[in-house]
Amino acid sequence: TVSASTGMSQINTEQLKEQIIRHLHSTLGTDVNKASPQAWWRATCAAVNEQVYDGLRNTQRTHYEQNTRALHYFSLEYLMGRLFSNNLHNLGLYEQAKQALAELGLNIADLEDQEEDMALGNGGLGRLAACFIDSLATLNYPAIGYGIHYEHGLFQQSFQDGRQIERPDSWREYGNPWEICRPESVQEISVYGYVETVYDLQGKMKKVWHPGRIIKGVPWDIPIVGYNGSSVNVLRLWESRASDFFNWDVFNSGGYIDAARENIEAETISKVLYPNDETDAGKELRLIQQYFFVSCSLKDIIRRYKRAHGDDWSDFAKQVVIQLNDTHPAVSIPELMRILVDRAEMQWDQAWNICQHVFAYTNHTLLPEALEKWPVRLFEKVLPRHLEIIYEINRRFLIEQVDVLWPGDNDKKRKLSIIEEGHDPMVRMGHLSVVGSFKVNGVAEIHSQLVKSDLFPEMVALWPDKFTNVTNGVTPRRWLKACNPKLAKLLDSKIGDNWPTDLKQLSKFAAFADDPAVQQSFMAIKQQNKAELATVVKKLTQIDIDPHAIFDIQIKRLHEYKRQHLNLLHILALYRRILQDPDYDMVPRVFLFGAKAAPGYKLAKEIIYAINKVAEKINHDKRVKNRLKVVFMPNYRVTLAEKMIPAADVSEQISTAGKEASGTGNMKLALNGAITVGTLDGANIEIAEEVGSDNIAIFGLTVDEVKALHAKGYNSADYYYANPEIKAILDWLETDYFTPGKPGELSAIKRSLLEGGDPYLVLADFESYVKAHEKVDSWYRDQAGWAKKAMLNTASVGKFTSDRSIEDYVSRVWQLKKCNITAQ
Ligand code: 26V
Repeated sequence: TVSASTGMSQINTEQLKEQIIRHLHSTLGTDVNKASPQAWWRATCAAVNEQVYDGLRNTQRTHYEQNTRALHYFSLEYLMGRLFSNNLHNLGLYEQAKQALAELGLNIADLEDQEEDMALGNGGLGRLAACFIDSLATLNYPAIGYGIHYEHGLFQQSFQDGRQIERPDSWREYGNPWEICRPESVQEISVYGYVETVYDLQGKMKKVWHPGRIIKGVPWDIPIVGYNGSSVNVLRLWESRASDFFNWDVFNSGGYIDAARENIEAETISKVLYPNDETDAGKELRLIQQYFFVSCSLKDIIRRYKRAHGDDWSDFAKQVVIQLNDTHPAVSIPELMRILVDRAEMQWDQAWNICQHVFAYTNHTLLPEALEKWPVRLFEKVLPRHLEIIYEINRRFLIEQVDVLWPGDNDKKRKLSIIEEGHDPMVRMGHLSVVGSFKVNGVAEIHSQLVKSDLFPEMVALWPDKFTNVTNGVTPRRWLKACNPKLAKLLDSKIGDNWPTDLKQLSKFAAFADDPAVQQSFMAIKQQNKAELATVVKKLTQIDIDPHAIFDIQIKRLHEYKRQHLNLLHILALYRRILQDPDYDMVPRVFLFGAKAAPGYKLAKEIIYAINKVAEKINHDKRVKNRLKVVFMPNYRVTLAEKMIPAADVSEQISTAGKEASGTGNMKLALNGAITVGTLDGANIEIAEEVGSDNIAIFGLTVDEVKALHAKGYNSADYYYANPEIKAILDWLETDYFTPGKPGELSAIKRSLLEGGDPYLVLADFESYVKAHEKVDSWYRDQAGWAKKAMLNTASVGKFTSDRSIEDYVSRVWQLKKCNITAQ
């Protein structure tokens, strides 16, 4: 059979077996008798790729023939995870492959474990990009993702005596079966050097940039397979190399060693992903990374545009829309201006008009330390011409916009200027992004409100219609169908199998929430998922956990605003209650954490250490009688998330209100039937609206209450002295109880909460957090009641599919049309 849209042939088990063996022979050069699991995996990937490439060719040809408007997603990060089972599921081949492999004597799960995670991202922002490109392909939108082909993705984490150790991640050390190198599409880009002002024969002034370095960008394409034989789009990642041309000169003039050094420097650009999440590193290499991928991508887009339109730019903004995933790729705004004004010799106004119709910007954070700023001096050194262009953009903006609305108001000019004045002047990338874009969006309702009220209020006064919201979403293909096959099958049997592409269908599952038989099936599945996770936990940490305990899970990057230390204080409170009252009555609980700390983030690393030390003590204390277990899973990543999320009973979403832009883990956990303990922050608010107040445990200060508390003056010591439990716990952390012979080893947390002023209001929210957990405990004692709540969570979160997010972007920002793919 042939799939209606793409012409991807639907092959059967027998054919798949033949293909795998053929690839074992002719692609891997081995045979069935001596093939390693790795070779089997590669052979199977090659067989899968035969299907993928059919769809890819058809998609590319159709897009070319139709010459459609396309989205270009610019992101420094794509947190893809593994692609093997994802591609099989989206091709509709998973069951056939499982069967074919079984007949060959192989277990598909063992093969899946041969694949390294493609971890080219830090956390939420990178994983969101990955979900979005899945949805774009599934919904048949012409789209391409652009990014960097990092040699090393996010570091691998392990613990040594409870402390985080980082090791490099080498995801493609032995090659990667999903990527295709495209040498025919190599680009060259420039950095450094100086700008010369010249006059042509007519006396017209021109700026000429004499670059100091030329660098080659080599594109690697990863096919992105839509669900059920829809489009196969492309993720194009650029790898940096020394330019042959440039080095030849150096080489010839006797500079062999210099040439080798330049090679190394050029290749450094795409070497490693910056592991900071939410703190601007301000490093020269990071700026070069941003410019490198942006310049390669724009040239790629323009090359494709010119193939159809020649030198006529009038349709450019009709054909091209570029979404900036945070400000990280914002240097594309002056880069497009440079190409249009300096290269295409276009008038400034005309060029600016194109820019302002091409770019749209998504804001992902309000944290001041995450808002990107580049020192003007650094900018001038790396991109001298771009700095001049930014000055000109700014000059016109201040005169033509700001001074018109607020004549003579220098305060407004200072606040709105793209250049922050001071002893070390800075380029504000957020300001640049707003000024250069036609739409700006936040990632959840409340966050989009705060972007307007707290971050860019004057920009809203200038352009009220520029600001909008698109609430985040996650792909239900990876985050339910593939990672929780048992629940997926139960849903198929009760509500039909359309939910993966129409997640609102899940609401039909609510009709079964009171049905004891379905409740039991649902809980039995959760139980099996928990037992499977217990096996993983044992293997990774040697810790035994009881699958009948409540699995209470917090998985996300480690950050003070996400408040893993609030979770820790609650654990300590329970432990202390148990020690004070040996019969303390609580449903047994296993607290599971997964989190990486940025390598330079001291307090985050101290929190990891403290959790590990407390875990050690609690897990070995006989008096606890298994009521409490604490596990910090090492090396949290997409693949581990896929095992933890289906096993969660409780989802910890406990950021200080106003700080978590959206969250997306919160959506994945609720989708898999976990009950949220959360603050009214980010998308938690929208989740609460959907699931209803009986099915979520909300606690803590609201955004307005947080603001009011800060305004009146927050004194964390008040809570320390007023609440004996808080005092006892914080004092406990200073003793050597958890670190025998080494008192004070865990005191960093107490210090930050008292002397440090507790900037994220941990102590203010503590009591209400503990109460929320007492409610959860009482809820769990009624198993039918719990099953109902959990099922209603799954049934109620259809809104949070990334398909809906994409449709929101299409109607509010991108204005794209679907393009149905035809087979040749
Ligand atoms: C920021 C920075 C700052 C400069 C240095 C490198 C670097 C790398 C990554 C980031 C990302 C910070 C923004 C971010 O990840 N935000 C998260 O975005 C998610 C998707 O919208 C959202 O769900 C999370 O709430 C938000 O924290």
